[in-house]
Amino acid sequence: MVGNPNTGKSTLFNTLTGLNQHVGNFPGVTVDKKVGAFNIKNKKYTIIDLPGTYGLNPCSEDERITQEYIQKSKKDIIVIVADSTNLKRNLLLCTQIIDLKKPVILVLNMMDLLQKNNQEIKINQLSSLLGIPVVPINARIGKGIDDLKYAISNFSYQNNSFVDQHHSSNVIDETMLRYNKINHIVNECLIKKGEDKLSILTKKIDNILTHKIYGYLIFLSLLFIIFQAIFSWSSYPMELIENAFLLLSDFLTQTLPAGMLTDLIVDGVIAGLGGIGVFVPQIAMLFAFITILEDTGYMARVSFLMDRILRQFGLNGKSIIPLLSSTACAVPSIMGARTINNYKERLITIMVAPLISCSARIPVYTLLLALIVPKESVFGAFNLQGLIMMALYLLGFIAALMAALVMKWIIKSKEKSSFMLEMPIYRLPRWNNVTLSIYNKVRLFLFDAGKIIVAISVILWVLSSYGPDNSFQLIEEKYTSEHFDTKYNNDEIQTFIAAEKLEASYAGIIGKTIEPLIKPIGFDWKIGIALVTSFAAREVFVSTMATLYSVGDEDNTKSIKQKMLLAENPKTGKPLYTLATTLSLLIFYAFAMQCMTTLVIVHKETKSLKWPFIQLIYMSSLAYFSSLVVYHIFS
Ligand SMILES: Nc1nc2c(ncn2[C@@H]2O[C@H](COP(=O)(O)OP(=O)(O)OP(=O)(O)O)[C@@H](O)[C@H]2O)c(=O)[nH]1
Ligand SMILES: [Mg+2]
Repeated sequence: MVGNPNTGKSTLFNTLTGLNQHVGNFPGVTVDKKVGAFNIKNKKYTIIDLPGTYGLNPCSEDERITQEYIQKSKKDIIVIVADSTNLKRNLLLCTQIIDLKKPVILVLNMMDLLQKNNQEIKINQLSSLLGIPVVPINARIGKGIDDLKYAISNFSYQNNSFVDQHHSSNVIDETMLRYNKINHIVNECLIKKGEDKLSILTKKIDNILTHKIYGYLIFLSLLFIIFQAIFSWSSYPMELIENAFLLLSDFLTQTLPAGMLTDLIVDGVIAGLGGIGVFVPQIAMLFAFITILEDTGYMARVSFLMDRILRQFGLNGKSIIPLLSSTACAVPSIMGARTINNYKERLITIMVAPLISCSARIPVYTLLLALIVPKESVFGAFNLQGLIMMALYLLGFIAALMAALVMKWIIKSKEKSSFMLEMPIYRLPRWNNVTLSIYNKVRLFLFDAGKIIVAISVILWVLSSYGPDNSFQLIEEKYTSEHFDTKYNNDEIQTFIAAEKLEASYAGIIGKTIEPLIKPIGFDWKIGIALVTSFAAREVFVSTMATLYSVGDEDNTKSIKQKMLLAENPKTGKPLYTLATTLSLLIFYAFAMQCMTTLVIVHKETKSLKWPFIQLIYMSSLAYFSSLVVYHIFS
């Protein structure tokens, strides 16, 4: 299945296969090939969804994938999905593929919109002029799918050709020749019965949304509203989930027999999952907003608006889509950078995208902010934590721009830069698409992150419950002396023992080993352990803290936040999470490359080890030195 970008290929793919490929209203949603299967009368067919392409002369990485696939395929039927409201342009690719002597079926999608535009296409005539089967459909509601299946199962190849490629000397001449013929076909087959209502409406909306001044103001206000919504509307469901996990761990402690296994379940797994589960409402809301922006066609306008600004920083208007979707997760967004034709701009986008705060940072930020920022409203409506959170996102964005600027000067390239993006018509978001996307993303967040979290929680629990040689035994013996019995009650002694054991444990040893390195930025050995574990994924920070602060602590009625608030520096007796330490941690997590998956994807996309390595080094140094500065200013 091939076709111009944004013609509904993935929508058709989903309708045929029942899968849930990502769909959005802007060119360049699909950047990799996706395989699915469906049946026609008990016979199995395999279908491949490819990135959109305007022609067979690829300009970008995603188009190249499609081009290569078409060239390689031999007997496969090529289903060309065309936007019927844009017939002329869509026929260019179609005639090019016919001339490759490939078996072709032309699918005219979006017939509903054609009708709204007061137009009609003479299907039979188009089919005979092109010499291939033509099937009109509406992929969104599945209309015409049976006809398409019929056309596929009864396909017979006719050898026909359009432009004899031996006479055409170069790409431009060939394209002109094709358009001459296509114009003729379109004149024959397309009937215009009235004015093009949808394009007129889109133009009217664009006059406001892409306005030189209002355009930017509207975009900024939208971002502001989105962040406020995420961080204040979600607080109620978050509290509910937090309490549910506390009840669950309390219940399990009461009912399960006391012992190692219970400790592992309650302190390791439940504490770890609870630390993450709380953030489902925020993440669901973030994804809902992103899907709506994509589905309406607004993302493409944002690209257009930002092009002039981003160009100053060595980026491209198209970079804004990866950058904005990095607020959810850098991994798909780095792949999305394939649509940027200029290699240098694409590379810079990939290199700076992880500086944008992703959803995995939300748990870390929220926990840390709760330690230092009171839950209050400013100017009535705005939530203070929400405002600071927004400032952190802004900080990430500015850091990304600055890093891009530096790379713009360092990376040399002679390739010319250009920005060409088709503005799709505005569409109302499809609510089932939004719901589906929330469901998929939350599931991924909970289960993918959940798997890592459970695994790390278990490892961490083992590492923090055991120590080398007889170190634990020595601690027990030390506290059984009469000296302690008289001075402290039993509970207090148990707490001392637990604390000393944690310090002497394997996890404690790891933390203590890196403590000298992180002491200058205000971190202790417990945070050190969390830095190590959260390299697997940032959100693991929260579950690590939850595990570290619940090992040996029998009190399961306190949340991790309350436990951290009560944590004291053993030497000075002062609170451990001071303003300076907490801010330093916030900055560290904003900038540090604490994500293995991202590094792997950068390696795959750049096909080199050099770039992910540079990324790791520059982001870690940026994080370390910024934290150092912040810690010294505030302490
Ligand atoms: N009205 C209408 N909208 C449609 C139809 N088919 C798809 N769409 C919408 O068109 C937009 C693009 O759909 P996608 O399936 O992502 O298009 P694509 O061809 O896979 O796009 P790329 O992957 O970017 O090449 C989405 O907003 C769809 O909801 C249709 O038959 N009618
Ligand atoms: Mg697609």
